[in-house]
Parts: sequence; structure tokens; C-alpha cells
Amino acid sequence: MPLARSLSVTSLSGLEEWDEEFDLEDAVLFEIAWEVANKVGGIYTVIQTKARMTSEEWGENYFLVGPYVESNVRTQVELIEPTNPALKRTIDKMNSSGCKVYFGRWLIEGSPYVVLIDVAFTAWSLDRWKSELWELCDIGVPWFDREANDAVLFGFLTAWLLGEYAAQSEEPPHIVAHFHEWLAGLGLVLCRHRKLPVATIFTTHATLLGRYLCAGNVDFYNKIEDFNLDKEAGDRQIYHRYCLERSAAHCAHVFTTVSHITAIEAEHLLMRKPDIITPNGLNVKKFSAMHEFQNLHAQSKNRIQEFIRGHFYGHLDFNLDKCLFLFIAGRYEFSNKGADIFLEALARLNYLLRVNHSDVTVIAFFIMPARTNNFNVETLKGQAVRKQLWDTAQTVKERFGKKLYDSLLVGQLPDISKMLDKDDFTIMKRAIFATQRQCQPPICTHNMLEDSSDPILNCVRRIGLFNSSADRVKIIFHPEFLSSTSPLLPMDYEEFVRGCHLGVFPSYYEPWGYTPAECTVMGIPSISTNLSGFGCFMEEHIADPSAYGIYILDRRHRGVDESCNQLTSFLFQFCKQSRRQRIIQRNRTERLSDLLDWRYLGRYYVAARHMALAKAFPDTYLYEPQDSTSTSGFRYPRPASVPPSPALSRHSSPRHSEAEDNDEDERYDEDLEAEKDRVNIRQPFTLPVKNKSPA
Ligand code: G6P
Ligand code: 1S3
Repeated sequence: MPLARSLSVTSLSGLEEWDEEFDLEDAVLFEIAWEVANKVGGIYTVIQTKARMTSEEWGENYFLVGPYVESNVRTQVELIEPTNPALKRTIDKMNSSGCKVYFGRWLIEGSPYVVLIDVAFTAWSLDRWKSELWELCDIGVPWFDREANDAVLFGFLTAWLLGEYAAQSEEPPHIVAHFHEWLAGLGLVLCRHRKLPVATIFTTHATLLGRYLCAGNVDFYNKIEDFNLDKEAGDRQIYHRYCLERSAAHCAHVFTTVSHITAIEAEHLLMRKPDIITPNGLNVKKFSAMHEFQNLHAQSKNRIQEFIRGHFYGHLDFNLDKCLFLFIAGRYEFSNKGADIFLEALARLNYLLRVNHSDVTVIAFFIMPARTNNFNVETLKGQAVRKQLWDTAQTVKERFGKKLYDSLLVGQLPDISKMLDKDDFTIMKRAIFATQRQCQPPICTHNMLEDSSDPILNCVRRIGLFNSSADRVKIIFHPEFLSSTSPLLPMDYEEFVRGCHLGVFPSYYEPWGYTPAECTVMGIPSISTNLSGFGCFMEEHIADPSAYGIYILDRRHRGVDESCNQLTSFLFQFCKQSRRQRIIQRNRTERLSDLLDWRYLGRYYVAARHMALAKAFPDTYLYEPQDSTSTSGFRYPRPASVPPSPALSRHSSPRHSEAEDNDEDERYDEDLEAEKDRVNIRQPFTLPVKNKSPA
């Protein structure tokens, strides 16, 4: 019996509402990825944030399939009995045939069902399956490549699961199976080879060869048409992985990537043009008070300032109120993620700030995990010294307060000269002596295991930014992801981002790039590039991205030195903004968050599934392509109200109070409302699949 499921998305300011009802018959959706309930990188974020929306659409017929990792299951998954009878029979059958398959609810928003497969438990089948793979498509997987071995096991097991599900279903089912990345791709190839009743989708979040080539010294985007693909893959010993990836892309009914830039890459390196782009979204949190995100910025910034007070003890010769916090964060791929040109641009910025006698100090955080031996002593000592100064101030304050109280009790104004006695001065002097320091504040917060060969540290040594007093740009390298339980900087990533002024992500290789997207939804401006999926997406949808705090660096048509100059110029311009201009810019940035919400971007996944259903089951489903499922169509216009450029500002005075800031915020909101009414960016979007009426 057909199940009608409806998807209703409303109140996306400026973007069209989406309220459609459609009939998916008895279709079930399996979404298969190595990162289901298993955090490795960005794919986890895609799946985890999208789950709520997909669960709303598919309800009981949505199953995520991933690997069973005990430590993850213990903390994230509630194991339960399968609710779907066909799936229960499938899992029972597999478990009685030597597999270990678990079923549960993933405890995230949307609480989707998960099927978790213990690949290690079936390792005894590896050799047999590898020879089957060789017989089938001449792909030989070497014994030493553990990840590829896991991909073989996971692939055969997921194909088994889907085949068994089809066999256990009472009516011939309509299965949609969405596979993510090469690690899950073999399951798709086997589904097609076994002619299972499955509509298949393959999404690649990066290409293997693209990532490897970019990490080397190769002019990747200008040479993309000329690579000898087999040779390049062979030279890097990833030929078998590349074959798995390429065969999944070719076998899929529908092939998708996360951005146009990766689509170009896929077309040349995987030799298939994606059928549709499925950009990555986020779950956008809206506060009832419009300015809540600005308040959160101020609160988190105070906490970062506290850390800075400790880190720079004895060298606090700059005005913390005029300090800007910049950061780069992510997987430690020095040049792919653009840490190289960020450092170079910081050196140039330092020069510009110094020669222009700027009173601004820039503190640039590098949050990229590397191998360490825990925090270093000097960094921990900094926080201890700060704490001691705080405690001393509290002690003296209490003693002062007591004397003041005693004096008032007897009806006298205190004699100010007697309010602090010798003891008070002694403890204060002792505390001040403790802040003496022979060395500069450390660059790195941890003891690095590969200190002498670490690329960030070596670059810092070369450019000579050692946190000295004369430098206007200071650097802090935190080679570990942030945590709210850290003794050093007890903040989680979200709190930290909110407290910063600018995220800097000048990546050379970035299929999408969640980091600038996360900044945007928190109202924090960011720098990305026209080689990142995010940067291209924003460039396409916003008439003047930098006015909204989205700076897009040209790394595509310029040489490294030129891009570095452009980055320096972005940074320098940012440093010249007044507080009021930064507040206005943050308001604008935050306004873009609807554009990155799954409630808006989820439609591309919906379209991909419908396209696949129509291809795999042409008698039941019909796909009608719509213009609106290309990722183009609308543009945010240049904001009509105050531009962020200092030169064009209505109020050029940098001196103002916080009350004025907040007044400005309110006035700006009025501007925003007026602007939203004026620019009603709507575009009709109808879901592209219709059920064919029975003949
Ligand atoms: C938020 C707060 C303001 C504060 C401002 C600081 O907007 O609501 O009260 O003055 O942040 O901005 P800044 O860019 O200097 O960190
Ligand atoms: C990939 O993760 P990465 O950081 O290795 O997938 C992410 C999710 O699609 C994407 O945001 C990122 O750009 C890719 O590189």
C-alpha cells in the first residue's frame, strides 16, 4: 500500500518555501557510509546534520548503514530490535550465516535507524571476496592496504544486506541506496552486477587522485585535463582504490558531488560528469532574540581574552580590546588547507600594521591536530600565573572591602591612604614578580613530537613571527582539536568560533569546506577560496560576498604570491574596520545562514533520489528535471544599507560605546527587514518526481 510522505519546509527568509507532498510508494532508503556513527572527517558532519531532515521525509523507511565500532556504539547508539519485519529477517539471516550485524537508533537529531556491520568479524571471507572482485572486474587489492581491505569487506557485506532485504520483502521492493565516498563504493558496484532491485546513488566528497595530486607540487587545476590517470594513481600506490572509486561513479544510476569544483575534478579524473550537485548543508540554530549570536560572540570573546591574558603574561603590552582573533582549523594538510599562504600573509600583514602604526593586534590561532606529547609547561604556567594574579586581586579586594565596610559602620568615610597596608603591597609585589618571564610567549601550546620537521613551526621559523612585543601579529598553534574540558582553553569548537572575529580558510583543495560554512551560520565572517566548494557556491549566490563577510580568495587564476597579496589585503582591510562595522558585518553574515540550511539544500538530495528511482524503476517513477534543481537561480543582492568599508561608512568615528553598538544593531535590523521585503528572492521549486499512474 502506498505511503504518502510529506516534506514541509517553511520560513526560510528570502528563499522560497518548500511545501510539497509526494508519493514514494513503498520505497525504502538505505544511506551507506563508513562515517555513519563513526567520526573520521567531513562526511560524518554531512550525514549527522542531514539525518533530521531525511528522517522527516522517509520516517520508518530510512536506514543508515555503517561500520560497527564498539566505542562509538557505546556512546552514540541505542541498540534495539529491528522494527521493519523484512529488515529483521535480513539481519537474522545474515547473523546466522556468520556475520555480526546490529540494529539501533543513532542518538542524534532525528534519531535515525542505523544498521551497523562488524566488518572485522567477517574478515575470514576477505580472501574469497578479493578473488571474486578480481574475477569480476580485475581490481586487485594488496594485502597491506588495511583501509582498502575494510572497503572490500564493507562492500560485500552491504551488497549482501541489500540483496537479502530484497529477497526477504514480501512485495518486490523499491530500494534507494545512497553510497558515500570510495570506501562504501564497492557495495554499489556489486548491487549493479547482481542486478538487485536497487536505485543507486554515489556521492563523492573528494576524489582520491585530486587530493593526492593537490598535496604534491602540481599545478592541478591548469593540468587537470592532461593527467595520465592510471599512471598517477599507480605512482601513488592507490590504483586499486582509484579503480573502486571510478567503478562506483560509473555504475551508479545517479552520480553526485558536493560542489561544481569537484564536479570538474570528477569529470576529468573519474571520467563521469555528475548528474546533480548535492551541496552540503547544516542544521541552522535560530535564536528567538535576534542579537543572541552577537551576545554569544561577546561572551566567548571574553573567554578567549582570558586565555590570552595567561598565554602572554609578562608581555601584555597590547590592548586586548583592540585585539582581533583570527583562526584556521581542520585536518592538518598544510598546503591543501592553505596554512602555508595564511602564514605568509600574516607576515605581510604584520609589516603593514607596523608601518601604518596600527594599534590593532592580531592573534592568529592554528587549530590543526598533529602528533604531540601533551601541553607544554610554559603554556600551562601561563594560565597558572593568570589564575594567581586573579586570586591575589580577589584577596586584596576582600581585605579592602572589609576595611571600607568597617569604616562605613562607624559613620566615617575611609582614609584612602590606609586602605592598602604593607601586607597587601607585599602579596601584590610577589604576584607581579611571578609574571616576569625570560622567554617570548610560546607559539605552540603542546610538545610536538616532530617539532623540527613540523611544517607550521618551520614556516614560523622562516617568517620570524615569534610573538615578540614589536610584532602586531601573534601566532598560537594549538595542535589538538578544542575541548570544553581542556585545562588550557576550556571551550568547545563552536564556542571558540563564536568568540573569534574571522575564520581564514585559504584552501587549495577543498571540495566543500564546512569550516567557513559553520562560521557563516554563527555570524562570523570568513575567508575561503574560489577553489573550495563553499567559496564557489557563495560566489554564485551572493552579488557582493565580501559585503556579507564572505571573502573569497582567488587561488584559481592567480599565482601563489598574488593570492597571498590578496589575502593580506583582505586581512588588512578587516583590521581597519571599526567595531561598529564588524557588528554590522556579522549581522549580514548571519543573515546568509538560511542559504546553508539543510531545509533549503536538502532538496538536491531529494532530487537525486527521485532521479535514481526513475532510472531504476522507470515503470513506476517519472523524473522531470527542473531548473531549480541546478544549484543556480537566485542571488542575494548587495546589501542596501551601510557598507562595511571604512571609507564609505555613514559614521566614520571609531570611538563609540557598547550602547551605541547595540543601537546600531537595532537600526540595522530595521534596515534588514526593509531590505528583505524589498528583495523577495523567490523561485518556484517543485519536486521533480511524479508517480506514473498505473497503466
Ligand atoms: C557584540 C556585542 C557588543 C560588543 C561587540 C564586540 O556585538 O553585542 O556588545 O561590543 O560584540 O565586537 P568586536 O567585533 O569588537 O568583538
Ligand atoms: C571532505 O572532507 P575533507 O576535509 O577531507 O568531505 C567534506 C564533506 O563533504 C567536505 O566538506 C570537505 O571539503 C572534503 O575534504
